[in-house]
Formats: sequence, C-alpha cells, structure tokens
Amino acid sequence: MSHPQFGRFNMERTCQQVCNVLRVLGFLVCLLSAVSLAACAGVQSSLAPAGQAAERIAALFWWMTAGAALVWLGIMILAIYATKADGAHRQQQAQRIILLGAVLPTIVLAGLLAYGLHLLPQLIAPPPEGTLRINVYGEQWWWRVRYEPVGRPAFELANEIRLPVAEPVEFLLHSHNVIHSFWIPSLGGKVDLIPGRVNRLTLHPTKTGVFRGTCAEYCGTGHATMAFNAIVLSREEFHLWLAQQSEPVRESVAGRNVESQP
Ligand SMILES: [Cu+2]
Repeated sequence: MSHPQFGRFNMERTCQQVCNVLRVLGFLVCLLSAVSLAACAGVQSSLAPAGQAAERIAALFWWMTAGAALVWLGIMILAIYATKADGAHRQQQAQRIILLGAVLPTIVLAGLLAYGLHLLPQLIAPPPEGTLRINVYGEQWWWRVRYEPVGRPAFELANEIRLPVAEPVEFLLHSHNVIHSFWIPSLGGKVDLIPGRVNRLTLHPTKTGVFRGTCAEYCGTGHATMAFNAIVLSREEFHLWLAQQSEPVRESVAGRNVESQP
C-alpha cells in the first residue's frame, strides 16, 4: 500500500512529464507546419490549386488536417485529465474518459467520411457534351500529347499540354507499354494509364499559368524525369494557338517562306 504523500508526488511528477511531452510535441508540430506550409506554393503543389478538382481535394486535405488536430487535442486533454484523476472518483472519471475518447474520434471521422463521399461524384462526373478532348500517351519515358480538332488536321506535342482556362477538358489516357499515372497536382487528381484500356480524366483549370505535371507511377529507369508542362492560356490565346497549330507547316528556305502540303 503506497504512502499518500508518495502517491501525490508520483501524480505531480506524471503531470509534469505529460506537460513536458506536450511542449515538445507542440514545438515539433509548429516546426513541421512551418516547413509544410512553405512547400504549399509552387507549380507542382496540390495545395496551391488552379483547377476545380484540385480546389476540392485541397479543401478535403485541410478539413482532414483540422479533424486530425481536433482528435489529437481532445486525446491530449483527456490524457492530462486522466493523470489528475482523484482516487475517490477515479472509476467515474475513467468512464467519462473512455466515453469521450470513443465519441470524439467517431464524430470527427464520420464527418470527414461523409464530406469525402460527398466530393466523389463531383470529382468523377463526366464532362458536358462538346468538351475539348486531348489524347495522352505514356511513352518510356515521355508524354505524347495528341490534339484532334474537329475539321482540322491532328497534331502532336511532346512533354507539353496547352489548355484553355475556365473550360473543362477531357483527357483520354493511353499506354502501349507499362502502367503510368497522369498527374497535374495544381489542376486535379491522378489517373493511371493502363495498357489495353483507355482511362478518362476531366480537368477544369481556373487560373492561367504554367504548371508541372508528372508520372506518379514508377514505370522504369527514366520514371523520375517523366514530367511535362501544362500551360493554361486564356480562351482567346488557346483557340488562336490551336488554329495556328493546325495550319500547314511553313519552312524557311534561302530567306523565303515556302508553304508545304499538310
Ligand atoms: Cu511513367
């Protein structure tokens, strides 16, 4: 049987240890948050959204972060409360702690699940009729991008995709070799390119600019360099560029422009 003084001493020491651990954890959380927030900007960040899908995914990320922080804070408060439990009421306090420790995470996680499920139909909704379609082929290890404008000759780009702002674009994703994954973090989520089938992804840019896309599935020795630029232009600039790309090629010979047949 422990001495009352000895028992109180242990409790105070435990409280002190918990407070010290919380201080260290608080410092680490602040440090990690500062480092993480510094990495939120840039041309390849899903936390600097420039597209409708990316905005929804970023919102989900921040709600999940807030939910995790709330659960962590609640559990820490309950842990401190537990160390201060009075012996006479320990049984009653233990029941409260168990109840709150089960209820709080359940409510927070259920809310996050409902929010995530609510976003799903918006993220995979098919595009409206007449949406611009761009074929993307995953090569080893580069991206072949093929435009097929209606009533005009098709043309291809390498490691570059041009898009209009404020318009949905549907990507048809092909692969004839291995599995790749098409991802422009600033514009939306990722979708795999799987040999033998054509996957679809709809993106809707909301800002002009140059964003970086990448392959998000290890596909061989050149995987790390399999990146591309997604250039989002104003509608006028994009449609002018599209019309120019479909024009016959002009070659400069001895200072003269010579038009070749398409
Ligand atoms: Cu790849």
